[in-house]
Amino acid sequence: MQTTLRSDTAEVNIQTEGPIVIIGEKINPTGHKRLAEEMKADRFDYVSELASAQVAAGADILDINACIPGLDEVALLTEVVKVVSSKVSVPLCIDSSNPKAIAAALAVAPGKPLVNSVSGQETLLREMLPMVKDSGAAVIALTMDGKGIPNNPHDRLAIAARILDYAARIGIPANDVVIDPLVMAVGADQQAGKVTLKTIELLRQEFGVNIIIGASNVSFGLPARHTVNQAFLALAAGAGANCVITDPMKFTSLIRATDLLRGRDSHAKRYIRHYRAHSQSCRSKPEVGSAFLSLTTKEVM
Ligand code: THG
Repeated sequence: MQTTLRSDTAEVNIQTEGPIVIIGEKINPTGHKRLAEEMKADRFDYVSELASAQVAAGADILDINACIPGLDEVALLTEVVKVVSSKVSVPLCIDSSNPKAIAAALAVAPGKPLVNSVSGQETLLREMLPMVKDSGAAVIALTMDGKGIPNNPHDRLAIAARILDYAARIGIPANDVVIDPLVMAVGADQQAGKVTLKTIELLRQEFGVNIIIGASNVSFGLPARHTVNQAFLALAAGAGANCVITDPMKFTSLIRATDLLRGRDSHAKRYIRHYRAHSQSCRSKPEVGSAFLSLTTKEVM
């Protein structure tokens, strides 16, 4: 299964057997005071900075969220999409729960973006999916509906089935629907990680679809969140998740290591390229294995 996304100049393929695709999450004013202030004042230099930094850190796609209570999301999201697409060349993921904002952003987004997101709620599907179809975009489907997020994998699977079915009926193929099995906090419910991992396995087995997870919800409320997030990400990849919405500054090296360990990085090329581009300390302080590393890099570059 392959989901193809495009900007004006670049193409990204999310493939079930391919390496993990990284969606940079940082252009999101929720809980990010400085970004919210700048967006409110119609200043977009910081947005541009976050766009470039995430791409440099390994983001394949950028999530764009411009929801600030009291502000006109339709106008703001449209503006941020324009700013980001003129700054970087990666495809975009348009993140809003407001169908009007999504419609406006789709009208200005280049190429083939990813819409984030629809749920199984009937009214939302009826409003959003035709828009996705008409604009030729792809869409993230959350495994929740009007009744909330089921706490067992089979009910989440049933919602995914309903959304895939609805999409197919209006002409959106399964490869343009990326399923989000939803990650909840293990601090609040210690079975939450297991439920998501099982949902990922079932989605992969039953539908063979591409699967996206948000890496950071799982650790909410716990100390040393990064450790929990990293462990979860590796487990989710093992279960079959192949797209992650996360902070690429913090997670790209873990993701490259995960791909390598799963046999999805021939000649360790992507792992080593990332290491060389981002690991200053390792260049000045060679470790055991550096001989092997330089040998391998010479071979592959
Ligand atoms: N699935 C899908 N979409 C999603 C999520 C998901 N969109 C939103 C969210 N989850 C992913 N995006 C973020 C964005 C920012 C943060 C977490 C998830 C975040 N921000 C810092 C904080 O709150 O502490 C503040 C920003 C900063 O200073 O870096 O953690 O699961 N489909």
